[in-house]
This record gives sequence, structure tokens and C-alpha cells, in this order.
Amino acid sequence: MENAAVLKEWYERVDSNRSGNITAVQLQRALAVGNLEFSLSIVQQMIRMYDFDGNGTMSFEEFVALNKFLLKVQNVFTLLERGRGYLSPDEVYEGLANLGFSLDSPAFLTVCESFDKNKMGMVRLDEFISLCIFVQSARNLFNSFDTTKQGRITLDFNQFVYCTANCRI
Ligand SMILES: [Ca+2]
Repeated sequence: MENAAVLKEWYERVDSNRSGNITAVQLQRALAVGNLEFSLSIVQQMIRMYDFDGNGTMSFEEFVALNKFLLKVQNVFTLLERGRGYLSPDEVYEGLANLGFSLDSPAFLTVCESFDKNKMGMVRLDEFISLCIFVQSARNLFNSFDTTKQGRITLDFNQFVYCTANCRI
């Protein structure tokens, strides 16, 4: 969805009770209508990424920012899938690199496997988006601890628990 008016219309349909905010459940249901199946925790993660006022729901402005991210991910997917509807692990790797994430093999394979639901090495669009949401959230969380921008952080046990709870999928 690139057109602002179309986006607004879509948003207002999802915000069925006209609260000016959409919840994770409303967003999950609306995306499923477009054939994108996301777990509730991924949808919550999407909201957390762009919930600028921290109220746990998406205003239209926050949704516009989320949509921009989703479009970017979708474009990368479309570029690589070449009409098959899925990406191979190598292509997922390339896609992540296109989005600015260069993971090493152990990290990449673990992430890739956990999002390839049927374990056939074929990653569909919703799985690829989920994977990108996870990696972007992990990146944001990491950056919040990496205050000196050294690319390395030290965590105590409580901080580690905080991080894993935040990144659960
Ligand atoms: Ca919000």
C-alpha cells in the first residue's frame, strides 16, 4: 500500500471502533485478510517497533512508519522470489543483506530455521517479514544497550532476561 489515501482508508477499516488506535489483534486480523499470517507475538513486535508514544497500539502515523518498513521488506522479497512465492535460505540471506543486516552463519541459520515453519527451505513472504521484524527488533534492542556504538555489549543476567523476553517469537 503506497498511496496515502488508500492507506488511510485501510487503517480506518481496521480501526473498526474508531478509537484512533489499532490493537495487535485488529492488525493481525487485517493482515490475515491479505493472506499474511503472523503470530500475535510478531504483530506485537511490529507495534513495539513503531509505537512512538508507547501506548501499546498503532496510531495512523505510527502505522504509516510500520507500512514503510513492510513495503521495503516486501520489495526485497519480490525482487528475489522471481515468481515462485518463496525464497531459498541463500536468497533470505541476500534479502537480509539488502536490508542492511549481515549475520554470520550460526546466527543466520538459527534465525532462518526458526521462521521456516514447514522446514522445507522455502520461506514465504509472511515468514520473511516475521524474520525481518525479529532481526530489526533485535537490532534496535542491541543498539539501546550499545550506547558507545562499539558493536559489542555486556549484559548482566537481568538484562539478558529482559532481552530474551523482548525478542521472543
Ligand atoms: Ca502508539
